[in-house]
Amino acid sequence: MARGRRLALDRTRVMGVLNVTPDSFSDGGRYLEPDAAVKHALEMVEDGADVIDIGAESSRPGAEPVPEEEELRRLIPVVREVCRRVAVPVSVDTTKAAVARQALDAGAAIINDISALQADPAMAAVVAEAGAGLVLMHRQGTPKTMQQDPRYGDVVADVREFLYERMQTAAQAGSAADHILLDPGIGFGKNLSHNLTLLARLDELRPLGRPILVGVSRKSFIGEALDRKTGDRLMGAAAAVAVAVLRGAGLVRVHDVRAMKDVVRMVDAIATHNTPR
Ligand code: HH2
Repeated sequence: MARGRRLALDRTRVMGVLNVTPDSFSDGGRYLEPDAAVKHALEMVEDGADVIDIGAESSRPGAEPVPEEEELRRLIPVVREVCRRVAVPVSVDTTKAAVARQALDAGAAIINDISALQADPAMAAVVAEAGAGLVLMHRQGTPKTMQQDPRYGDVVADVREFLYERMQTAAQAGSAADHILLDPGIGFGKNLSHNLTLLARLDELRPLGRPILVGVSRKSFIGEALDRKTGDRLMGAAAAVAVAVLRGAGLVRVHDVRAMKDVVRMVDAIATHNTPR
């Protein structure tokens, strides 16, 4: 429960992506108009989204940072209207404390901080004071440079250690443990092998004791593995989502909600079925 909106994680849930940006890697420009954005959010809820994640700053490799004023201008009217129109919790994808504060005032329940509280020293307190949910995501570097030459010892151990340390920081600032979600940050400062390893060994993040969020949707590691362009990665994403669910993901962040909801429900149905012998 965060800010009056409940997200039960007894089975895998689906987070629908809404990018109000001109330049997101797969849907940039499509939902920049507030009316189109709100309509898409309603469609995703209709299709089975359990959370809507709204972002106004692209984090694709090479992306330029967006000034605070511009991020607020794109984001806040859409957050306010989506929160008014849907019953599911709304999460906001931002690394800026001032943006988070206004988004929470506009009705958001969760802050999805892809910097895991590292980009803005004021973020941890803003989230804690509001009693908001918090996604802490691992990344190496920043979007501008992160794909240049990512290196790890053991990628799973390194990500687990980072997430553990960021959880302590969030707790010290006053966030309740049960408000925190953890994300290995697929594609954020990781090469193909790092991404495949994290998915194959996702269950090794379970000892952290918090639900794991995974975002694979349309990402370039699928393109690399299958030699497919951005618009042609649905089946690759379906396979990656299926593996993530089997390896214990609590929440999957996707663009194609209707299709991925079926994948999640089917995998959950098999995984929880009592197999007669
Ligand atoms: N991926 C993207 C953005 N935000 N947040 C979390 N927690 N996990 C993710 O994997 C994640 C994220 C990138 O995808 P998208 O929003 O579609 O693209 P862009 O950053 O270009 O807007």
